[in-house]
Order: sequence, then C-alpha cells, then structure tokens
Amino acid sequence: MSSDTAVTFPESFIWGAATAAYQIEGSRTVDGGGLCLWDEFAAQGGTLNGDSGAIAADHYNRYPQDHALAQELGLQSLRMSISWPRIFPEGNSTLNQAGFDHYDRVLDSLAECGLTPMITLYHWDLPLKLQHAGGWLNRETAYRFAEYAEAVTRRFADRVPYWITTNEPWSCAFLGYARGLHAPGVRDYNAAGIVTHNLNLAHGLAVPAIRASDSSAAVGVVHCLQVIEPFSDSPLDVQAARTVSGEANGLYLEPMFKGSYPQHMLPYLPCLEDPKVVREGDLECISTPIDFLGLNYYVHEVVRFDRTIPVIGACRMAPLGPLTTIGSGLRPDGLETILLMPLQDYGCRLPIYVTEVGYLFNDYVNPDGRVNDTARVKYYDEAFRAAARAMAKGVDLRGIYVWTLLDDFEWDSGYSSRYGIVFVEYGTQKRVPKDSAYWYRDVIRRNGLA
Ligand code: IFM
Repeated sequence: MSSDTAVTFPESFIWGAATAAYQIEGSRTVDGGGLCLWDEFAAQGGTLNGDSGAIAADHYNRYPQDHALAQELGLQSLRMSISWPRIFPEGNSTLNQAGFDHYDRVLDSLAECGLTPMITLYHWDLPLKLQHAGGWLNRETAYRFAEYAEAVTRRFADRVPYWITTNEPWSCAFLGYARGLHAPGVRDYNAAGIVTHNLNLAHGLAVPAIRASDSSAAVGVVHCLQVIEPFSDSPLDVQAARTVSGEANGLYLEPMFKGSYPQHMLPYLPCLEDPKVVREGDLECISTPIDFLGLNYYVHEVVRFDRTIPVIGACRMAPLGPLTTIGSGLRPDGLETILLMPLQDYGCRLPIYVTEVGYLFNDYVNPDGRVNDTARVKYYDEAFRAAARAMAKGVDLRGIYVWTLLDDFEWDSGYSSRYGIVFVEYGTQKRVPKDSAYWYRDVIRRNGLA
C-alpha cells in the first residue's frame, strides 16, 4: 500500500482522540479531589522544570468547550480517564461524591457532543495515600483498584460502552521502577517485576468487578507494545533484543493469553518465581478473557548487548533514520508490526483499538495564527496506512485514537514537548487546532486516506 493510494476503512470504524485526566485536567484538589503520586514526584524535582498537572490545560473547567471543539473536528469518540484520587481521595473506601458528580457532567457533555466515551480507569494517577502505603509494590493496591473500578462502573453503568482497566503497565513498572524516569523514580529491575505483576493482577481482578457492575459494556486493557530489533545477528545482540522484547511485550501479553510469564525473563526477574508475589490463582485471574485489546504505539528500537547495563545487559538505541525531538525513532510503519503481534504470537483474534498513536514535536503558532505540523500529518498518514495493512492481514482493528486531543503534561518531560492535534497556549489557555486537526477531520469525513 503505497503512500499515494487511497485507503478506505470499514463503515463502523471509530475515529477518536485519547486523553488522560492528570495530563489535562488541572484543579487537582478542587471538589474534594486528592493528590496523586505524580504531584509528589513533581514536587521532589522528578519532572522537567518541576512541571506538574496542577493546572495543565484546565480541562477540568473547560471540558464543555473542549468537547465542542472535538465535535467540530468530527471526532466520534473520546478516550479519557477517570482520576482515581477524585473518587477516592484517601485511596480507601471514603468516596468523594463531588468527584462522581464531576464525571457525571463530563459524560453528559460528551453525549451532547455526540462523542462516545472510552474510559480508562487507571492512567497513572495513583492516590498519594496508596503510594505511601507501598504503591504498586504492595499487592493490596490491586484490590483497592478493583474496588474503585467496581464503584465507578456501577455509578456509570449503561453510559460507557468501553471500559479500560489499566493503561500501559510497562510504563508504570519499567519507567517508574526500573529506569526511574517516571514516578516514583525507583531504579530496581526486580521491583519493576513486582509492579508488573501487581498491575496485571489489578487488571485481572477488575474485569469481573466491572462486568458485575455493567454487564453491557466491553472491557479491555491497554498495552504499549514495542518493536524491538537486534542491532546485529550476533547471538549476544539477538539475545539482548529478546530480553527487551520480553520485558516490553511478553510480560503483559503472555500472562493474559497463556496464563504464564515468559520463562526466559525469570532469571532477570526472580520475583516472578516468588510464591509470595505470584500467588496461586493469580495467573488464572490475569488471563480472564476480555472483550478487546487496546494498543498504544510509540516505540521502535534497536537493541545491542552491553555488559555495562545492569541486570539485562541490553542497550536500547533509536533506529537509523529520522528522530523525534527527544531522540527516539520515528517509525510509523511499526504500527503494523505491533498490531500483528497478538495474532502472530498468541493467536489472539480479539477486536483491537489503537488507543494511542502520536507524534511529539516542539510546535509553535506562526504569525498567521496557524500551527503547521506537516511532519505530524505525514506521520499519521503513514501510521494509518500501516494499520490498514495489518487489517488486510487479518487484524480485527475497530478504531484509532490519536494521542492526543490537547497539548498536555507529558510526565517526566513536563510541558516541553507537544503531542496534541490542538495547540494549547498555556498562558491564556487558548486552543488553536493544528493543521493535523484539520487533516484528521478530513480523514474522518472520508473515512480513509486520500
Ligand atoms: O503521554 C503518554 C500517555 O500518557 C501514555 N502513552 C504515551 C504518551 C506519550 O508519551
């Protein structure tokens, strides 16, 4: 499928944009909301310039205008997350009614704008009280998550067709606990394994809890699968790439689809053989069948053996070719590879949504008032063609959500980089749709690529 061939997607295909509460809402403690681990991490200097989600894009107050803008741009669905500490500010059973009421109004507004909600229950804003009780290293957090998931889905039953349990457990575990880049900034590979298991368990426990509350909704999970290539065909590089792929992909897909952890990862993650961590029945729980799989695509890397890298002896590098502003590879074609992965590696025939695909850039508003993000348009055009190729090879892809609607708080890199199709002038909170937003509107209108 060359880049000048027209592509049409199935009639029922869903075009949306994805967002996350902490990254756009601001007003963290308004209406009884509680702080989360990222507030503390930012205050301790863990993010660029000490940036945090305190104000962000002020979506907490501006959601009606943002939904109207999304509607004007032709979006059909909005993926958003509910902020756990707004519902359970203390992390325990003390429920904050005002938090529920806020999201009730948000759902009304989405319905008025004809936007179908896809809701993520955990997009990284763990209530600070739970973090102080051990966070995701504490197995109890998984049980608190299932209780929270049950409460939210009961309250909003019949209003949300798609529930997502957790977003990108790999990022929480390995960026947060192995590389120390994300909150809480720990560098301990085995700890990342414990967090992985507890997040997988949280997902598994939440699935029946959600179904019990809202039997009509589809329940899924989101993983950020990664294309990992060996630097050379030397056995050491091949082994290093297999380890990195096992970490990024296998630790999440295998327990869900096969009820086991990849054997070859166990020497690096002894916790996964510790019966106090992986208890009897956990893997059955994690492999509870789900209704759909959400896949996020960002990472395509080349890996070589490097004995100086602790534990895994594997060094990740950007592939040859163009790079993003933070130096990672720009390979939209990799979306085809990750979409095929669940089918090829596990025979998974579940409906799939691309729940995030995005292009990071230091966008700016031109003197003529436009944001010419031509490179983002090119990236999306190529990524959507890659998605169409995966569909032609048998992947049951039901929709694509671009990351993201609005420029936002990008975790460790704060506000220094922009992913939105709508530019946010943080000083004034003015929204300026970028060229990519208008291009996306045309894709949605024609349900395909020209
Ligand atoms: O901003 C994040 C999002 O929260 C999760 N997926 C990756 C995005 C870009 O880094």
